[in-house]
Amino acid sequence: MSCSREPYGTVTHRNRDGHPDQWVYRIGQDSYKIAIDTNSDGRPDLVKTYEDNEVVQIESDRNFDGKVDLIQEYSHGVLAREIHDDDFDGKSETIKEFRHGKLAIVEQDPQERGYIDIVEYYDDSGKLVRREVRHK
Ligand SMILES: [Ca+2]
Ligand SMILES: [Ca+2]
Repeated sequence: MSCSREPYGTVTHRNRDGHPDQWVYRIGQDSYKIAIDTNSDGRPDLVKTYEDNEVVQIESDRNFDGKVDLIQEYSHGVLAREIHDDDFDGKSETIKEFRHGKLAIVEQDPQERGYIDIVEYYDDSGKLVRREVRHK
């Protein structure tokens, strides 16, 4: 038996049809990725990256088109940053930064020109305290 022909790594779990729905691949001494096929179309749509057995990044393909549209970065197990492509065109338009796991800053590039137009600052209660518009 060999797992080397699997395109996404070592199969660790199969669904009831016998199709693989979870793959693990090692990327370093103490780091690895787990790719999960959540909608059973045979392609991974959720990839979790672990370092020292702690999740550091989760990449999601929420509309199952094969492209990552949400990246979540974790620091010491706490959500630190999210990069959103909410219109699923392959370009991100929103970056959210978190402080102690709570939303702190939202940076928006609504026209997807590659730089931030709007920055919103939130306090610990989740209230918007300041909004800056940088480009017209
Ligand atoms: Ca899938
Ligand atoms: Ca987009």
